[in-house]
Amino acid sequence: MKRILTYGTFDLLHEGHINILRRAKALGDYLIIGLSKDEFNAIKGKKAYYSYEARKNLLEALRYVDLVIPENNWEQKVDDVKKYEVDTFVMGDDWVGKFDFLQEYCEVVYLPRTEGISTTKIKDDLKLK
Ligand code: C2G
Repeated sequence: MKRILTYGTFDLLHEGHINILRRAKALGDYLIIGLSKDEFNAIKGKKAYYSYEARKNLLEALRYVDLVIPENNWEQKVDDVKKYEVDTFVMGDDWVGKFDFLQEYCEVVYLPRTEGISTTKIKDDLKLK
């Protein structure tokens, strides 16, 4: 069984998120998401609209997602790759190069982002209403 791992905040779940999760799952058989905890989002300089539990609930409802684990810090990825016996690590290409150090442990794949949509754009567009 080929195991895929990705991370993110996945706030205000949108088509860009669905597109990367669908393509990530298509690379294997089992997709794990490291979901940013609210405390880690603060470190990333983000404040999610939905709580961790709400974002986890939404992701667990998706056909592509097999397991959601907490993302608490930048440093946990190597341990997660080992613990969950990950074959392929996937991120959107806004992160290209940033996680190449994981190539020592698994395949690293950066997939093109979906243009024209982001959580920030949704928030900004709604402010204009
Ligand atoms: N994404 C995408 N297309 C978009 C928006 C997002 O492909 N239009 C992808 C991102 O590239 C990322 C995933 O969806 O791979 C989740 O995006 P975010 O929730 O914004 O995650 P981010 O804040 O980048 O957190 O340790 C890694 C971090 O937790 C990544």
